[in-house]
Amino acid sequence: MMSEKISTKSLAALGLGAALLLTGCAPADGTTQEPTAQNSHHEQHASRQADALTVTDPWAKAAEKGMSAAFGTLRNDSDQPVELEAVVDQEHGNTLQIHEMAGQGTDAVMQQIEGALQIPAGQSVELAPGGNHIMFMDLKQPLVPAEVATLRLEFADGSSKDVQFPIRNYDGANESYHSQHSQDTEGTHEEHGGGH
Ligand SMILES: [Cu+2]
Repeated sequence: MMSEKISTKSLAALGLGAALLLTGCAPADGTTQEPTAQNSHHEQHASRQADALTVTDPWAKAAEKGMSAAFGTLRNDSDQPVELEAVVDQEHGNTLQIHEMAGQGTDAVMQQIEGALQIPAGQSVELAPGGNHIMFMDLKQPLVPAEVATLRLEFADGSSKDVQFPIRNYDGANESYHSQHSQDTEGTHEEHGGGH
């Protein structure tokens, strides 16, 4: 009788342990793994952030020189966060930064995102004029309409992905990425109107 009780208890404990393992390592298909194999199993099957991310409607704004920007919708199809750390232009060596808008309306200014751009599990982050964007800081050669800029997205786990951004003419919302880059020129952007 005594030993029966004990073994029931330890079975219950085992069951709890298995449940914790399941939520901890989260095999979505419900298969169980031997605890000893857990770590290596997890590493091998952790999806690379580059594979989890898809970019829809990528495009870059045509420009002769100076600054420009690239846009698109970044979608994370995995159940883990994706962190976009950097964007590199291997083809032309342009310096790129990932920018966000801070503040509202005409007071909004863009600034470099600290750390990485977070794309939460199962969600999308839009890069669009007036919002988050990938910024060409000082073009070394023009972004020509109908050509394509190939940019490498680099993620926090060391993975990377090359994405092609078709180059388009775009006339709207230039104030978002011209005069406001330096806060000293605040107020002048209203004169830009239909400038470019
Ligand atoms: Cu910017």
